[in-house]
Amino acid sequence: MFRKFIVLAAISTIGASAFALDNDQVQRSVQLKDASTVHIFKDGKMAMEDKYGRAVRMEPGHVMDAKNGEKITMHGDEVGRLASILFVPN
Ligand SMILES: [Cu+2]
Repeated sequence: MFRKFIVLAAISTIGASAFALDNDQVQRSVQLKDASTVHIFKDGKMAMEDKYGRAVRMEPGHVMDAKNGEKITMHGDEVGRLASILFVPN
């Protein structure tokens, strides 16, 4: 019973991180059509999170399709910065 609760809590945490990052370095997080997320930092640089919640690389200059139809051009590739945020509990 208790074990089941732990597993559910872990799943819901992962699910939440794929949509929004509650971190004061990130200004905006946008979901893309391919189910990944681009996080835009306050300095305008960006980092990619794949659909499994992992920080992944993307070439700067790559144009991304947001779910809302917006086109976003990749600025920077802040993989290390995002990874340090993704694995720190809020
Ligand atoms: Cu990107």
